[in-house]
Amino acid sequence: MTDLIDTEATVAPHSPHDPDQWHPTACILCENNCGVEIKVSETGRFTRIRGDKAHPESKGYTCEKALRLDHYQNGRHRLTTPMKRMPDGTHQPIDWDTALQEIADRFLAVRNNHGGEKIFYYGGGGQGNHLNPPHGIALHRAFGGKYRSGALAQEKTGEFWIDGQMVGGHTTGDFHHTEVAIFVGKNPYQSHGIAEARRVLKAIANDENRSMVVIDPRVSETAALADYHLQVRPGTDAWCLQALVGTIVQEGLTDDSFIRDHVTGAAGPLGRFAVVPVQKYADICGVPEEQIRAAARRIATAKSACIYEDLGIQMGINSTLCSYLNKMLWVLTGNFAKEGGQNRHTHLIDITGGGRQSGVSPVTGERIIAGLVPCNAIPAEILTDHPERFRAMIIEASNPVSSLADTARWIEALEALDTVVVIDVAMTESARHADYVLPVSSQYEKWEATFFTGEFPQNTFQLRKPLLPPAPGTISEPEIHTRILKAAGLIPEQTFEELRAAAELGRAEFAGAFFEAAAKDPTVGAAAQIVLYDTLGPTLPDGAQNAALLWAIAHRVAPKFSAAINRAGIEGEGLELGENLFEALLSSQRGVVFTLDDYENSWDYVSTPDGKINIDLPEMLELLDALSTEGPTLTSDEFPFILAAGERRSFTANAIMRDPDWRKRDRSGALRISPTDATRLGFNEDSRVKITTPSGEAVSDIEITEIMQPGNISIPNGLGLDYPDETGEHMITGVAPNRLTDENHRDEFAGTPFHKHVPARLELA
Ligand SMILES: Nc1nc2c(c(=O)[nH]1)N[C@H]1C(S)=C(S)[C@@H](COP(=O)(O)OP(=O)(O)OC[C@H]3O[C@@H](n4cnc5c(=O)[nH]c(N)nc54)[C@H](O)[C@@H]3O)O[C@H]1N2
Ligand SMILES: Nc1nc2c(c(=O)[nH]1)N[C@H]1C(S)=C(S)[C@@H](COP(=O)(O)OP(=O)(O)OC[C@H]3O[C@@H](n4cnc5c(=O)[nH]c(N)nc54)[C@H](O)[C@@H]3O)O[C@H]1N2
Ligand code: SF4
Ligand SMILES: [Mo]
Repeated sequence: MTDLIDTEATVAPHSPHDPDQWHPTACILCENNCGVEIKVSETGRFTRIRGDKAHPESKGYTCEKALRLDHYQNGRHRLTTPMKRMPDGTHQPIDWDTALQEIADRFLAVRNNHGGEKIFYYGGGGQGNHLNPPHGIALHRAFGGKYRSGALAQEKTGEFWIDGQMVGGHTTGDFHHTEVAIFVGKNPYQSHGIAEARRVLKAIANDENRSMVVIDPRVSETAALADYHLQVRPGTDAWCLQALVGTIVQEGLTDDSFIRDHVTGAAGPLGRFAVVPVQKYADICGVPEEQIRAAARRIATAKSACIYEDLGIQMGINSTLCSYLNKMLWVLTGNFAKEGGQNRHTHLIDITGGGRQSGVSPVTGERIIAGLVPCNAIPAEILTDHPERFRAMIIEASNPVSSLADTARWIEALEALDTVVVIDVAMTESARHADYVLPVSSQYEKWEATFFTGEFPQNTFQLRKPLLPPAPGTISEPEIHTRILKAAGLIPEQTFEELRAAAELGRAEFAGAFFEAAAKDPTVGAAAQIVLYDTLGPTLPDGAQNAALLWAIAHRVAPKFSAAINRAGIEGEGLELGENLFEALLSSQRGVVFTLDDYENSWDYVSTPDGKINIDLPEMLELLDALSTEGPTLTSDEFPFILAAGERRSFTANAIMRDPDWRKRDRSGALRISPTDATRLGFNEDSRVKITTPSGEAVSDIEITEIMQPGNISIPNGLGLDYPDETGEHMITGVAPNRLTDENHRDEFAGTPFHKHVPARLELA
C-alpha cells in the first residue's frame, strides 16, 4: 500500500513534540466554534481539551461535546487512500495522480458533451471547515459550473430571503444584553447558536428583570427555563405568531414613532394584523389566549427584545411565512439597531448572499436563494430525461444521502449520474455511491477557519493552525482542487509560474500581476481562490497556504467596513487597511475581533433602497391571505403522529461524529414519546417500536418522557451512520432520520423540508 501514500502528505510532524503543550484551536461541532486548547500525545491522540479563555467570543466556554473531539480526529472512520468504484460496485484503492487525472478527464467530457453547467456542486455543510468550499466552488466555476447547493438550502434560505428583503441581509439577536429573549423552534441549551449559550440562558432565567419566551411543542431544556413557554401544537406556529403580532397591533403596543421613521410599507401588514382573530388562532395552536397576550405584552413593553428562530419552524410547515411573522415581533416593537435588539452585522464572506434570489433551478424551476438550489429539489434535477439535468456532482464536507430528505431517492440520484466525486474524511453513506472518494486531512491537520462570522457589535474570526501532520495518504481540499484544475489543463502552468514569481516580489506586485492575468484569462478570475492558493499561498508564513484566499477577502471587505475595522484596532485606510486586515486574520490563532460597532451602526448595514426596513413583501402577504383558518392537516388515521425527525441532543453533531462510542448517554438515540401515548399503545421503556411514515420505516428504542406532548414524537439527528467495530465489521447505530422523510414535503416558497413535521405511526416492533 505504501506506493499509494502521497509523499507530500507524509511530511514530518511538528517537532520536537511536547505532549504537555496546549495548542489553541476550536471545536468544529457546531457553528459557535468555541475556542479550545488541546494537548496532543506522541501518537496523535487528543489527551486533554479545555475551553480557551483567551478566545474573544467563547471566553473559555465549551459544552460537553468538545471534550470528546478525539473521536473525530482518531476514529476508525478515517480514510487513507483515494478509492475508485469498480464495475462490480466495490471500491478499490487508486493512487492520487491517477484518480485526479481520471476525474479531470471525466468532468471535461461532461463539459464538452453537455456543458459545464451540468456539473453540480454540493458542499460546505461542515461546521468548522469553511476554507475548503471557496476552493471547491472555484474549481466548479472553472469547469463552467453554475448550479450548487449546501445544507443552508434545507434550513435557512427562507429566513435569508426575508431578512434580505427587509434590511438587505442577515440579522442577529443581542442575547447577552436583551431584556426579553425569544426562541422560536430553537433549543439553544442543546444546539447553541449563541456564544456561551447555557451561561446566557441561565443569566436570563435567574434575572427577575429579564424574560425568556419560547415557542416549542416540547418542554425542551430551553423551554424549561422560560418565563413564557408557548407550547404550541406541532406545525401551528403561523397561527401562534399571528396571535402574538395581532395582540401587539390590536392592543396598541406597536412602536409607532419607530414605524413612522424607519419602516416602509407598514400599512398592508398592519391592516392584516389588526383583524387577526386572536382567540381563534390561540385555539388552533393550542396555547391559552391569555398566555399569548401576556407574552406579547411582555415583548412589546420591554426595553429590548430579540429573536432566534431555527429548525422548529425552518423545517416546519409555512416556514418562510413564519420567518416573516417572527420578524414582525422585533420590527413593530422598534427593536432594531439597539442594545439587546436585533442587528445587522459585518462579515468576511456573506454566506447568506444577501438573501437574494438568483433565478431558478434548471429542471424544476425552484427559487435559487443565496446561490443555492433547494436541497429537496436536487434529486428531481437529476432523475429525469430533461436535457438540462445534472450529469455529474462534486460532494465535499457533506453527506446528502444521510442529511437530505429521502435517502432512497438520493441513492437513486447518485447512481444515475455519470460521475460522482466525494471529498471527505470518511467512507460516508454518500461516498458509497461515488465513483471516486478522495480522503482529506482532518480539520486538525490543516489550516482551517469558519465564515460563521455573524456577531454584533463585535465580530470575530479565528484562523486555526494544524495541530498534527496530515494523516498518511490524505491531502487538503485546496490541493485536491488545484491538482484537478491542473490535470484538466484549465489554466496554463505558465500563468501559475508568472504569478508565483510576482508573489515573490511582494503583494503589491502580485496584485498587479493577478489582475492582469485575470483580465487576459477569465478562468483565472473564476478560479481565483485556487490561483491564490497556488501562487500567493507558498509565500505565507508557517505553511498557511490554505489561507491565501483571506488576502482577497480582506481587500474586499476593508473598504466596505473600514470604520468598524478601524474601531477594532486594525489601522489604516485603502489598500493599507486591506493588508493590515489580512495580517490580523492570518495571526488570529486565538480569535481576533475584526470589526467593532456601536448599535446605531446597524443602520449603516441596511441596504434597502430607502435605508428603511421594508415589510411590504407581497409574496408573504399572499401566503398569509391563503393560509387556512383551520390549522395544519398533515396527520390522518393512518399517520396520527407528528414526528420531529432530527432533534439536537447533548451528543449529536450532524453527521460529523460517526463513532457511536462518542455518545456518553442515549447511545442509540431513542425515540421520545409522551407517557399518554406510550400507555395508550402499550409501550414501556424497554419496548422497541416500528416507526412508519409515508416514505419509510425504522425500528427504534424509546424514551417515555413528559417533555413530549401527546401526538408529537421525536428522534435525534446524526444517527444511523455506518461505523466499523474493532473487528472491522460495519455497524449502524440508531435511526437514520432521512429514511423516513419525503422530498416533496417542503415549503412552497423556499423549498425547505418539513423534517419537524413528518406524519408517522408507531407500533411494537
Ligand atoms: N448538539 C447539537 N447541536 C447542534 C447540532 C447538532 O447536530 N447537535 N447541529 C447544529 C445545526 S447544523 C443546527 S441548524 C442547529 C439547529 O438547532 P435547533 O433548531 O435548536 O435544533 P432542533 O433540536 O433541531 O430543533 C429545535 C426545536 O424545534 C422544536 N420543534 C419541533 N417542531 C416544532 C414546531 O412545529 N414548532 C416549533 N416552534 N418548534 C418545533 C423541537 O421540539 C426542538 O426543541 O443546531 C446546531 N447545533
Ligand atoms: N431529517 C433531518 N435531516 C437533517 C437535519 C434534521 O434536523 N433532520 N438537520 C440538517 C442540518 S440543519 C444540517 S446543517 C445538515 C448537515 O448535513 P451535511 O451538510 O451533510 O453536513 P454534516 O452532516 O455535518 O456532514 C459533514 C461531512 O463532512 C465530513 N468532514 C469532516 N471534516 C471534514 C473536512 O475537513 N473536510 C471534508 N471534506 N469533509 C469533512 C464528515 O465526515 C461528514 O461526512 O443536516 C441536515 N439534515
Ligand atoms: S459543540 Fe459545544 S463546544 Fe463545540 S462549538 Fe458548539 S457549543 Fe462550542
Ligand atoms: Mo444546520
